[in-house]
Amino acid sequence: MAQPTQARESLEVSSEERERVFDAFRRWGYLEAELDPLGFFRPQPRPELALSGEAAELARRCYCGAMGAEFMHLPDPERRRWIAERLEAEAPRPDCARLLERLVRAELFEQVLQARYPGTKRFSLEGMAALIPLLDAILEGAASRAAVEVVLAMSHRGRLNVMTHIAGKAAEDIFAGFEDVDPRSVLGSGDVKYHVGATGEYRTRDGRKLRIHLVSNPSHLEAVDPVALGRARAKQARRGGNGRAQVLPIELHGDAAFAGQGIWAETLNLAGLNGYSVGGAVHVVVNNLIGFTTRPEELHSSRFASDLAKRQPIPIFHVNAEEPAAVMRAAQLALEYRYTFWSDVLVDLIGFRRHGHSEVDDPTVTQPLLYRKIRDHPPLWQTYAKKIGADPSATLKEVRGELEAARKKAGAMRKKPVLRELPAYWSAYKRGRYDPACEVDTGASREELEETAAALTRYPAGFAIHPKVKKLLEQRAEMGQGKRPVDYGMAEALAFGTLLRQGSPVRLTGQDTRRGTFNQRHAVLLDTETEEEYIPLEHVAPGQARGEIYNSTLSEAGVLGFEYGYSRDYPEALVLWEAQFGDFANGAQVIIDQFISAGEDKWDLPSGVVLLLPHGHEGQGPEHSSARIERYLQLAAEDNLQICQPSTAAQYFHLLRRQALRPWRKPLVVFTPKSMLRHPDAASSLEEFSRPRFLTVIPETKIEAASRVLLCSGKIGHELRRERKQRKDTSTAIVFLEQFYPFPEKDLAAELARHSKAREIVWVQEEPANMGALFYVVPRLERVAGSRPVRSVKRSASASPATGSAKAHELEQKTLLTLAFTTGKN
Ligand SMILES: Cc1ncc(C[n+]2csc(CCOP(=O)(O)OP(=O)(O)O)c2C)c(N)n1
Repeated sequence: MAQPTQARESLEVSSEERERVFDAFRRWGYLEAELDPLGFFRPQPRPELALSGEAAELARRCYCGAMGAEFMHLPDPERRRWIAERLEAEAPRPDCARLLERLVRAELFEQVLQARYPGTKRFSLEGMAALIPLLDAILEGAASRAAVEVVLAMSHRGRLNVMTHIAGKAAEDIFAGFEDVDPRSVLGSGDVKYHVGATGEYRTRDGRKLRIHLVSNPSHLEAVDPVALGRARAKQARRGGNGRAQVLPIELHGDAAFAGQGIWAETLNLAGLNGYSVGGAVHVVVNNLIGFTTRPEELHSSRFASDLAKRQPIPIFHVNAEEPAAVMRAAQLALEYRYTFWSDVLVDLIGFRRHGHSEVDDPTVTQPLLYRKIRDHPPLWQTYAKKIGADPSATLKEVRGELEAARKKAGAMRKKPVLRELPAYWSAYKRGRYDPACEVDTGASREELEETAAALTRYPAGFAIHPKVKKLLEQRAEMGQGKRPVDYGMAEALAFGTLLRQGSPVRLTGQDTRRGTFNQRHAVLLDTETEEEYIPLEHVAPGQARGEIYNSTLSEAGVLGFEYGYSRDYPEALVLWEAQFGDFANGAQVIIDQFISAGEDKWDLPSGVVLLLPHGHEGQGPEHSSARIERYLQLAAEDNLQICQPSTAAQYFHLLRRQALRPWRKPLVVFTPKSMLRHPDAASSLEEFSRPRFLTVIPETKIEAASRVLLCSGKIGHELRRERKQRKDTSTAIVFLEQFYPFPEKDLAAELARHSKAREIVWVQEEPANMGALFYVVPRLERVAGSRPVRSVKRSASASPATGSAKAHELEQKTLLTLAFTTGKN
């Protein structure tokens, strides 16, 4: 354990006894630390610390002051020693004058807003003003260790303050939000001022510059956590070897949110994993010991809001927010720890909330005693100035003058200020509405396909390949030579392989994604003798782009949030997340609703992330059947998403390549097959991979002069074709709708025009009547069908997406097929 400081050398007790005493304080001292500026959250006496004597006094000073450190749960003795050594050493002296100035600035900023814009919400930082110098200390330390960029995630509390004092945005630009400058520019879109992101610059005292990216975030607390880390990872990857030193992620959390929400825990669990690590993030719980109107004892079962973080081997530094020197020390320690061990680290900054949850909320109704005490509690800059014997009046005057001038400027503004800029790597890409001019050919030449297929099916000499995988690779090699139809698994590999050859990076993650849930992918080959890996996608061509494929943790929200974040900072790459079954994607609903679907509308932030959602009614029960197409269709507006269900292997190939090669960046939701992965009708000839493009509608090619048209999407279409064959039906056309959104009205109209003799058009879906694309397709189809009647065939409306009985499923499916060929017939 830690070696003694100068002070301890003077002790006259044996070193063994000293060690015993210090050990007790290292373990339990944080519980007796004086952490709450208002004194409600009292130290919790521990029997182990009922010790006296010189060693105990000294240890108490190290461990039970204004900072309480939890670190004895770290399994690595070196890390424990490292922390103890620092906590038992003399504390570094902060620059008091600078500290005072920052506290004055932080508090006056809020007070000017309060005075000038009464009755508006700003989620003041007052009571936690020490957050600003805390972030200063982290940024100063990071810059001196090679950091040049910071990805900062936080919620509403103190956000405006951080925007101006940390992200370097001019105060007038923040005030403009209160003036509601230029409201017409955001009619129906945009976001409230305390959720929007900001990019700016932080200048350290020695003149270094740090680019700050304050991540746009929704009201949904903590949802931004994985997004920020995905962004940090992408930025690190762009920078190469020293990326994790150059890009620092910082995440600020509310105490109620941290204790209650699960997504940060999913995020923290990614920290040490090869596919997700960012070399550690600095976490700060901005702990005002209240959540809206709710007290800590109603918010968590543990003493500290941060206690669940102890499931990870990371240190936690609790610190009293009204002890600026201790706050600085905690910040410096946290930063140094991150850069020494490349680990997550958490600072629990404990203070209070001066006003109600927002400034329009009266907290005396729910916490009368607390707020009586707060009313009489002076701002931190006042107590700190007194403590250090400084006169802040000149600073106060100067800062007030600056803020007043800024307010005037804001009042005179006509245009909404730009708080955020997209990095230069976005300049080659388009967002906004779909423009057909962005289409590019997605076919690959026969030669390219053959070469890629050969590379994807090769492995090193002497590699002990599993016999089943060997057979699969042999079949794929034949597919690549045009000797057998290409299935989905190979189509996907060819899409990835050809893109990598062309210089587009590919990153795919999800649960069991390397092998593939349905045994269809086998992207990573394993030597059966050594378990050594060989990833053919890394060997498709010399100078190729980077291909990555990772099995993810068993998380939806955390992982999808991460990949969305990654896509935000790597537009050149095809970034895909795969759900194990599409049914599970609703575990990531907040990421889908708040970021993927609405992110561009709210924040003007594009993404090209791809969701692969296995979908289809196959008798596997209520939770292995439906990716809930209806939900995505309901989210669709203003060309915010692409929602597709490719029904053949070649279609899947073209769709993936389209996503990477087109300059239009837009999230893509793909309903992917399960049993259809091996359905012979869904396999494609190699020639189809050289045709130019993805078809939004697959026309009927076998039936001329149809009397009825069945319109469908995905697996049911192949089943309908089979049924038609069995019935020897020669008058029913089957048309596949491959892209739901943006709705391919022109292509569909052209196809329906070919069947002008058809008396009716029938939408056929496997899903119950209250689900699937029915509600979305039918009105659009009616528009396209003109005077012809539009009918539909579907399962009866149901509270659950599918039956749990395989036999019942078969019966239902048969009925659907029969109805499809009989409904409306006379
Ligand atoms: C997921 C989610 N649930 C509920 C809310 C409503 N809400 C907004 S702030 C808040 C309290 C947050 O308390 P805390 O995390 O301690 O942060 P503070 O506002 O105290 O800084 C709640 C419940 C929300 N924004 N997000």
